[in-house]
Amino acid sequence: MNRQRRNFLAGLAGLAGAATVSRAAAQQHVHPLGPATTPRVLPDPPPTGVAGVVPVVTPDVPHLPFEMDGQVKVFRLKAEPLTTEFLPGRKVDVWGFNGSMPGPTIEANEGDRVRIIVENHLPELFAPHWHGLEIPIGMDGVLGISQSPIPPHGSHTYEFTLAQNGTFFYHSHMPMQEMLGSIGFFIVHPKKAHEPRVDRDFGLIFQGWDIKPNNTVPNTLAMEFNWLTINGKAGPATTPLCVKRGERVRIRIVNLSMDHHPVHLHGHHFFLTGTEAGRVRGPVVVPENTIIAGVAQARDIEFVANNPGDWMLHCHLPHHMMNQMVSMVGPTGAADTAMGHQHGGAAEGYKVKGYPQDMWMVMDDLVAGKPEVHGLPPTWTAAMMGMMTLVRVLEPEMFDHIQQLRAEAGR
Ligand SMILES: [Cu+2]
Repeated sequence: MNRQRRNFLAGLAGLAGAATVSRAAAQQHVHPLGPATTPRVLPDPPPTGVAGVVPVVTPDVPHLPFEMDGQVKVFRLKAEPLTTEFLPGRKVDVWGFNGSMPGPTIEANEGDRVRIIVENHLPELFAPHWHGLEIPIGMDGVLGISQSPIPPHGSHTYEFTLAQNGTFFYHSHMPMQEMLGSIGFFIVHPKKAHEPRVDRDFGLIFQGWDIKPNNTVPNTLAMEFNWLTINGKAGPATTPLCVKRGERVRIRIVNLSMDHHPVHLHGHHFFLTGTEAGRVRGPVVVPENTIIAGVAQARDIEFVANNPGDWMLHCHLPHHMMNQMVSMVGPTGAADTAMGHQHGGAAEGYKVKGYPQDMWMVMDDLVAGKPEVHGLPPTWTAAMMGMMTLVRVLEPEMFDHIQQLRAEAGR
């Protein structure tokens, strides 16, 4: 079977309702999207330089390095088209920065003077907006108002002092460029650690995409979305967040998509401690288990990871827990449209109106070898798609073992 044909079938195989296999069928379809590739191993981010403040880990997204020019931190950001994979083998053409989509994470400290040299390697006009930062109008990155557009092959230098702290982000101010992936974190740490201090700090960017079968370019005008990603990966390719039992954890959730996302964490309650406008003031009294991250919002949540286990963190919109949905194929189709897949139920299931609805597709092999998935039970991938990841609350021995595996893998 040629590659193109296989990809076409793969696309259908990955669709929501029909993404279901019995054990026998699983053996035929263990690589529905392509062979597993060597997992990408990112180094730990550098220390923040602030006592008691840990760096933010943005799984699957690298950090943007900087150089010092006197007292100024100088970052170089390159807006460019690139090809990424939402799942191993599922290639997508997006617009990101410095080889990454979302763009690399900018991390700095309150009070820093930063200079960001932005090069435009896109084939059209561009400018980056620094979302949430209260900076001079000339730095705001709005084309036609605060600056002239950066032409293709052009560059523009932004320089400002960070007077706030919190979870901010940069993104194109052109809506369709945003829908091609033009976003990245801009984290600003406080001068003094917020209390109670956290032991782990993570950042997750939620995005939605419309990509038709056999296409690699997202439809930026869509109102319906069939690929849903966290930090540029769809479940089960999202890298789990590993923490040690008893640690206090912060997760920064940013939504740059066309939908709001009710983000749900299993096994723990959490508190809202910050937004893209900064730290929540005063005592925080509202416990949450699901929090809405509205479009263009950041939501910082914190909790004590006191319940051991591998816990789901996911958007709770049903369509956002699926991969490669295609209308009019799958659950609404006839039994013989299932492309040879057999569902988990017995044959008499077809006598039941609405059957099939389950979404069982084992993809363990697709993402095997990543240190962060070490020790997960077989079939852990089978019901994990779209905007889903794991918070692994690990015993110290297992946590240390995974850290060692990461070190061996070159982090
Ligand atoms: Cu969602």
